[in-house]
Amino acid sequence: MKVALITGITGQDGSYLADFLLEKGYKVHGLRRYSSTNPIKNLQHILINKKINKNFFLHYADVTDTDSIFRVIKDVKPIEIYNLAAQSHVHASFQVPEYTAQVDAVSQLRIIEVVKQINPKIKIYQAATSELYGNSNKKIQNEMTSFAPISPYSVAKLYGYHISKVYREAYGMFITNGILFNHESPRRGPTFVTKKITAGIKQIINGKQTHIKLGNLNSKRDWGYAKEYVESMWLMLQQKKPSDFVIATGQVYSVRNFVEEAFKYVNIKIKWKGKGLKEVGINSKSNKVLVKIDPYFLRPNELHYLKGDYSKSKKILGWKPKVKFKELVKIMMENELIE
Ligand code: NAP
Ligand code: G4F
Repeated sequence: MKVALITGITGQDGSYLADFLLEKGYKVHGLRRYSSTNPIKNLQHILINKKINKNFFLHYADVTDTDSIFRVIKDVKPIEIYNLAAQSHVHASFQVPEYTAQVDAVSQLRIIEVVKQINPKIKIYQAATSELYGNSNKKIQNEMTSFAPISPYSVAKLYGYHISKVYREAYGMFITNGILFNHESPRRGPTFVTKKITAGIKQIINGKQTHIKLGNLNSKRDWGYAKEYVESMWLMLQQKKPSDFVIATGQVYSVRNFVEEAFKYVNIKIKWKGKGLKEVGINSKSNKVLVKIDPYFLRPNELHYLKGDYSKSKKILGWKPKVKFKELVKIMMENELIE
């Protein structure tokens, strides 16, 4: 039986990847860190399912703690490691930049070094990101586009990207960087903009909140569906040679578009009024203000536009996105309202 280890298994991608690998017949091990609360909501469905939970194991460890990583990798003996653990919030990375560097940059080095010592044949997936491109002058970004990171998060991820390449080239290790563009789902963390919008709409519908406070409505992202993006991580590790791959939809929508589409799901048409910090989104029938701008959510540096070219992944991995923007919003809203 194939054995995989996932760091960041409690997060959005980690939980979908666990579902995917269990379905493929893998024994799945995951790192969880100590917490005073209970951050395993995304894994509950696995833990309570007796058919699959016999192949599922969680280990207390932390990617900033080399000994714990060493212990788990030595005990578990994985053939594949998916390093998804991260302080993954761009805005938060401006508030905790040093911590972000420890988790998002140095931890990849820790894992690679431990693998090099225990068994350099273990294949490693590194969660790189489209944030690496920064405000690129290319209208569409691919594996050849230069990086120009603009946040502590993306600078840390740039280290993770390069150290992976260095060990690949210097020691012949199988390490691949997945340059994934934004991907969302009902399991997205509550402070990311898409989940914040869908959860906010639910609160408004239930009369528990009057409006949603947002930052920059005009920034544009290439938004895909997390559940289908995790397959690409696995495909990358099944190749003969390690390489780096862009995973994206090739379509771009703004935060404003997301707000409009999500409200449309509950039959509310949003009209926009005012400018800058005074701009508001109004229910076009009732004239109630449903969206306001809160400067707290503006970033010291904003990445305005991302659009990914996934043609290399399509050609080599045979991967292409099926769920596009409108379908993604529908999946998230549908789930929000039945939860
Ligand atoms: P996420 O939901 O924020 O999950 C992050 C995971 O990392 C959580 O399981 C978290 O555990 C864990 N973690 C954080 N610090 C840790 C530490 N010190 N030790 C061990 N585990 C730690 O992120 P995601 O959206 O699934 O993304 C997965 C990866 O892909 C991340 O590396 C992210 O940066 C990258 N990425 C994401 C996107 C996207 O659009 N989603 C795009 C490109 C790249 P807790 O539950 O305990 O907090
Ligand atoms: O949802 P976001 O926080 O995602 P962001 O910054 O694009 O980062 C995500 O995608 C990256 C891949 O490109 C990952 F590497 C990273 O780990 C993470 O998963 O913000 C999206 C956009 C930004 O332009 C932000 O300024 O939405 C804008 N925004 C507007 N109002 C907001 C808000 N973002 C958040 N989080 N909260 C708001 O209230």
